Amino acid sequence: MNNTNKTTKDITFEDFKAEVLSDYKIAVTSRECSLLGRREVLTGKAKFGIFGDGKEVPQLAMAKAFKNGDFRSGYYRDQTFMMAIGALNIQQFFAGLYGHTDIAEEPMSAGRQMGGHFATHSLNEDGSWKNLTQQKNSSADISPTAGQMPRLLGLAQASKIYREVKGIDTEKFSVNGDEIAWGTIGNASTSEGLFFETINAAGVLQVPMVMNVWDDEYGISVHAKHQTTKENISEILKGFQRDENNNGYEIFRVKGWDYPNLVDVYQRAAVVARKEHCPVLIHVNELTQPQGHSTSGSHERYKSKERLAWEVEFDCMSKMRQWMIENNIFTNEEAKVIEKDIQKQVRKGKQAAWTAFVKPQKEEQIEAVAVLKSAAVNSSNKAFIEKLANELEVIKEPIRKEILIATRKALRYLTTEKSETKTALINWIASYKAKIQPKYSANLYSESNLRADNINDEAPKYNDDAEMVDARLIMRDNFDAIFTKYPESLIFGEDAGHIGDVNQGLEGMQEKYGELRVSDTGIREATILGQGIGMAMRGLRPIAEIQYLDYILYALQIMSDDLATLQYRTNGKQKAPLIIRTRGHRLEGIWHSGSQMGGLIHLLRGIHLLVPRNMMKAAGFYNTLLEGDEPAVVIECLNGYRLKEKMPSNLGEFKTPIGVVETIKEGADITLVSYGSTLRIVEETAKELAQVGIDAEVIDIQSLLPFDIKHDIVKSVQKTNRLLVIDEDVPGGASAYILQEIVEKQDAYRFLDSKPQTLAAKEHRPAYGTDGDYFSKPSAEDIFEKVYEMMHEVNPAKFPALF
Ligand SMILES: Cc1ncc(C[n+]2csc(CCOP(=O)(O)OP(=O)(O)O)c2C)c(N)n1
Ligand SMILES: [Mg+2]
Repeated sequence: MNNTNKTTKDITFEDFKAEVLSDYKIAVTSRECSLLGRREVLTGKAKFGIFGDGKEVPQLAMAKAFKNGDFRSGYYRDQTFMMAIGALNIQQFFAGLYGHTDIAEEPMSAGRQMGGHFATHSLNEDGSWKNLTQQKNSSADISPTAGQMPRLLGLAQASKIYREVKGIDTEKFSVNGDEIAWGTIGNASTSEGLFFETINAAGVLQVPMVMNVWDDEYGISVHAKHQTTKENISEILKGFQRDENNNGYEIFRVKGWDYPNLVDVYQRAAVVARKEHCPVLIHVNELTQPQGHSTSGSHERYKSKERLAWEVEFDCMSKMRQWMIENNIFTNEEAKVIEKDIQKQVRKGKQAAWTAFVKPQKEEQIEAVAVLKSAAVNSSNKAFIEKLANELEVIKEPIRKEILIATRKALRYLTTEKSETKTALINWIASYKAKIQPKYSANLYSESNLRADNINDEAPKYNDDAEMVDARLIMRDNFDAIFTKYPESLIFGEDAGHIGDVNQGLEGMQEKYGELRVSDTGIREATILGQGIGMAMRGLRPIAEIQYLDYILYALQIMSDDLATLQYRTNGKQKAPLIIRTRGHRLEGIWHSGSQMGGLIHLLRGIHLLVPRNMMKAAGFYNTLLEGDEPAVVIECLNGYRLKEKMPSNLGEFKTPIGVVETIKEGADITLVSYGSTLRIVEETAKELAQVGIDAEVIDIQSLLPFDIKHDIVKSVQKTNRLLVIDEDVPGGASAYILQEIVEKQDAYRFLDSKPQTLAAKEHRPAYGTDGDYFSKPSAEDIFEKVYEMMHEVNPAKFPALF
């Protein structure tokens, strides 16, 4: 444990004084924002507040050690840090509190996240990268405690890759891998598995990560004695301390109110991490929470009188102030002048934020009232519409919901009337919605020209003497082409390195491309995902391998909460074009046959979900994704690696289009829709159906998210008038989604002559025994009989009942 008082900088007292004063001003500004922010919530102008009071001083120290190119992955207490690096000003702080939807006013999330969730902008307007080495970066926060940890690991690992892998264009992302990834986490949140998983992985990987624990002894109302063994996180992590024989961590413990010591510790920590790529833990204890956890409750309910008195005495701000007076940096009177002035600035900034927040809605209100009033003039329901207009007009600070309620309700009084003013009202509502809805819904997926569905497809080419090979060889040789073509690409996962993955799809790749680009990881799916997210956020093209689809559940939380929301929660200002490679579908047993597609489809909106039926298609998806800028999951068929496929000649080049279905077999009687391993069974069954005179059309979905963007399936239904969706997920899982897409979104109901149906697996997971698959998932006989039954219903004479 390192903890000394020596400052390393050699500066004059005047310089020193100016720097400390500047720090103090930032801290006071931050504290005033917290105090006033809480009042804004209590008076109803903002909905919820969670602030950084009590944690200001260590954040000043962290900001001093934080350099251009560095990244933060932190949580809601870090407003002081954000102010200190120049990424948050007073007005923006309040814009965040009010949820201002204009990214220029509220740069953290354009009102999509609660205040206290911070981010900087990594992307230009067109979605291309800014030069991240010339700015201080903060990856976008998320609310699940410790959810920032897995990504932190990847942000740190990127520096290692940039420093040690040759041939990557580092210009916008790294200067010699000197960047540190700084994590912040509350003491109580270190109880989460994600924290421990990250700590261990960073120790193994030896990456420049500085983990900061802000310890105020509580997690909302729950004391450390319920959170942490020995109530002391750095104490129990002592075994991670490096020594002469072993790599590990450098661990510091420092009091959160001790400004000079904090500054010193942070400078030293940064040197260790930056130069040696050794991870560091800084346990900052004796912190407080002057206003309690958030605006939802008061801490008097759960802290003792003694604790509350201690928190007043050890408030880091008053301790810093006291130290400054003792060291002749200012007098008490001078301090008061500074504080008063800042109070004024904060009030002014808050007012400006509120005015800016209200202004557009005021203008929209005036417009809406005008269209309403003119629609009223000639209407037989004039009085009712005028009432709506008047009620809207008197709202002092209207919100958009109120504007739309009034205008949309007015239309109900005009259903039987025709007038230019009614048309004007209809048009106004439409254009208002078109203008406003994107403020709430845009950028779930990439909107750049590199979005995945914008990448042209390219067919595989085959030499005349192309061989039929074990399909895993297509995967391997295509990865070989990818690693050559994209020096910034890398793959990692359990058994992905030395043996070249459990199915040999990476055979020999580690030998050829080195242990940094083709690597084994520990068994820790969440942080494998985090490595991918963090590295993708820094311009690399990681492929994170989850060994089996069944185990993706360990990573699902981070995929859903972090990766899937990233573009959305930053309104398109950050991206992580991570490719997640996994393998699944029917093989054998409860945990090696998984196809929990319904769950994935619903939890992963924001990530593409691709289900190739063979290895050529899968390889083609990787080739497409690497040209794009979006995250995706590719699920290879577990039982497909040893099947024979023809080896294409344009490896690394052929591309499977995203969001486009493929008709495998044309037919006139019924449309059979499926994907993945089950599709092979459907194809076989279609041959059997042909023998009894049923001409089935078979369509491979290939891409569940996005789904059939050209609406090709409905064209098939238009021809066959019958639809059966065959899926190996549970009933009502992915099949329900597919049916909704086809019947409702594509309007296929208009062409149906039979009830649209689904054929899914049993509700339980697949049994292992030899017949487990047959009795758990749709079989060829199940499909045959289902289709036959549908055809029997249409033409019993031609298709007499089977049973
Ligand atoms: C996964 C998850 N569980 C619960 C919560 C609700 N929650 C928000 S903050 C918090 C306490 C966090 O305490 P700590 O990590 O010590 O940070 P502090 O607020 O004390 O700085 C809890 C339980 C959450 N946001 N995420
Ligand atoms: Mg705490």
